[in-house]
Amino acid sequence: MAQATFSFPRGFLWGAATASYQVEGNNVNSQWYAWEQDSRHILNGAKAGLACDWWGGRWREDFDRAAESSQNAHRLSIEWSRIQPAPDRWDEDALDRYREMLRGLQKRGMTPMVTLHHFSNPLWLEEKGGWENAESAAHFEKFTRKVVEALKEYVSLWCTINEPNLYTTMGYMLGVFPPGKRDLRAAYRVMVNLTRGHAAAYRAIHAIQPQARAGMALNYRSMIPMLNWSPLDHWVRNALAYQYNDLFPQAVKQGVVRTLLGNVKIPEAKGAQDFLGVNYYTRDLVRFNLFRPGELFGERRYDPKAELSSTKFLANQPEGMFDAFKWGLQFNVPMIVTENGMEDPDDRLRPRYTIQHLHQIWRAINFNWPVKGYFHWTLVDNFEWERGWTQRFGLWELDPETQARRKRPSADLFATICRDNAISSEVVAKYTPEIFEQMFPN
Ligand code: IFM
Repeated sequence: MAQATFSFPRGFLWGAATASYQVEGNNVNSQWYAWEQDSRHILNGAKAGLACDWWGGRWREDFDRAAESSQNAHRLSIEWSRIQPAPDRWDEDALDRYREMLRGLQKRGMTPMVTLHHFSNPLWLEEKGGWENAESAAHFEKFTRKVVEALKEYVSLWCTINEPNLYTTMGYMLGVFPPGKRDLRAAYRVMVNLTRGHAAAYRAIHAIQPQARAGMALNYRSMIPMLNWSPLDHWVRNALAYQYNDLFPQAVKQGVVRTLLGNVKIPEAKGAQDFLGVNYYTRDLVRFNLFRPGELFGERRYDPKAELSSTKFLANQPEGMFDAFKWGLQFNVPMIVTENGMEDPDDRLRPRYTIQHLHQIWRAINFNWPVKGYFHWTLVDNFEWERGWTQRFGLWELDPETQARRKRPSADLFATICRDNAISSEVVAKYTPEIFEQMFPN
């Protein structure tokens, strides 16, 4: 059997990513909490409830799990609706609680990456129109200043906004996230304001903490034309990929948001990016369909040959991870994989998915492409938004009723890779013998 090791650079960040609303529980001042109260909004009428009970203190045991599995970093988010429950009220106790969590990471030798906006808005902002409101960016800047001042002792790696592209698509085009709209004009207003918000937050972070590194995390979807010979499939693929993948990072590169309904100059956004966060999960085949005007005439589906996750939500397409970096190079900043993972309650596919995606990262690094870290989505099963509790992304399984955790085999696999800073042939032979030949051909 071939013996080989795919090593990662010294200082590579290895961790898991989480988001406040999905793990803390009882975020009663968030727009998501209000949205959940209508049982039609979430699959099976589910609720986040206690989630992983981090607000009740279970972050301690989960950080222990992460640290004991050799993770040297953790990405978490700060819940705006807790810090600023009303426009004129700051909750200092909540800030203390986050300070304690960050000290907890420091004590365990883990580098924090802190996200300032991960889908959840304070209810008061949502009632004023959320990110459609022209003042939203200024509100976000105020919140950012408060948080950065309070937490700068512990954090210098900031993610301003998580997946602005997914947030806009789900909330304003597909209508499955709050506020449940299907309105392209509103979506474009939100894109513009999110870009303004990102720029304002980036500049505020640097004013307070010049040495900080800040960037947004994009949900990158790899897309390829279904029929390579079809110009229409190419055209629609390019239109969808521009709107979904390119619009935000291009806006930050150029200082202009370019939409189908016109361009908006945001000069302060230009260059407001120290790294690009890449959240990569899967790849679509795209074809032209005249009957889908609402989706820019694009129909997306998975390659029929691809392995699918348990609810068929994701296809295992590791090459798309490589595409993401190749595409990301144009922005001339380091890249960090801020999310990647698989919903898989039985841990049937996750080991393979994880190793194959990490292998693509290793390949990219071997081209000298600047990929600096990897955050697995996620540490412990958590609340999956409109999909409720139907999808299990955790390295640890969670029973939300009893709060019991159980380690999945992938947690050990990932721990070995984090510990070795490498994917060894032993790890592949132990956890995914079925892909050994493919990874280490004789
Ligand atoms: O759980 C989400 C996360 O909040 C954002 N990115 C995708 C994940 C998996 O669906």
